[in-house]
Amino acid sequence: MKKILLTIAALTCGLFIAQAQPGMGGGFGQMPQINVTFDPYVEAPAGFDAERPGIAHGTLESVEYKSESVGTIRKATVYLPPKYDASKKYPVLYLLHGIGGDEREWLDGVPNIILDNLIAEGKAKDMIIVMPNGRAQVNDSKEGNVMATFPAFAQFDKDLLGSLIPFIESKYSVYTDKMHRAIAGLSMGGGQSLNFGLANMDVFAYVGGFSSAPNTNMPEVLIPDVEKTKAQNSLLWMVCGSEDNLMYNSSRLKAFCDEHGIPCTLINYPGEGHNFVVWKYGLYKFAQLIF
Ligand code: FER
Repeated sequence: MKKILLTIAALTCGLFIAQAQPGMGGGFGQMPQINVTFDPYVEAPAGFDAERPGIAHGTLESVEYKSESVGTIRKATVYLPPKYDASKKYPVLYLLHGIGGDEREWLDGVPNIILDNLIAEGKAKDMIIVMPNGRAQVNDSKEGNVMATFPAFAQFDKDLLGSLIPFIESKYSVYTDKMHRAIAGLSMGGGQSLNFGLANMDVFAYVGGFSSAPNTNMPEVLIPDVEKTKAQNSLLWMVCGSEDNLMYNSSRLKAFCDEHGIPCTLINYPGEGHNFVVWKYGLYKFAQLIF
């Protein structure tokens, strides 16, 4: 069922690009090729995403918060690291889903297992991961014509900054400065992370885009002030599958950053398209670079 939905979404996506961006070379398979130098792809070790017996495990929980901007009670999924202890403080990664997903989509990428393993090996800091619903509208369900919910993804910054972050900071024992907040996401969530993360560098020091979608702003919009971004962003990190026709969203930003001397990573995941192989890898790498 999921496969069918994704196929429908992918076909619709192709049409959307062709219509929305005439001049850009048509639909899937003919997107503009942007020449960039990718950062080296280093394979994740076997078992990075497999549950390991004998290590401490974190927990997953579902939470609800009142959204001022949407006017409803909204849901998020929260990962608490192993032995979460309210007498300590934790950094927070906000992890966003794609056009066909909701607050549970990332569970397909086993973020709890990936983080449990990284934390057990001392490769990532203890952290809380918040997986919200990024479709900021009254009916935020992933059922029906998800492509029609595209505009609601652009409204999510108000809910995130105005309601979700304050809620998380009141409910959990977390740091509340930018050096302890990261934002990353897959596809539409990658676009949101780049758009919101770079527009709010006082809130998020670390920004990740995995297979970022056509909602990704143009580089000049993402980075209107090169010197400010250099000074205020601590990590701008991207990955995209080599077979993913959405690569141009990432490569045009990488090209802009290289041209202006802004530190930026873009890994070209070999042989993969728009899927959780790439997104799990993205989380595995990104989680080791933050905090
Ligand atoms: C599009 C191509 C891809 C698009 C959205 C996507 C609305 C998003 C895909 C995803 O989130 O998985 O043209 O336009």
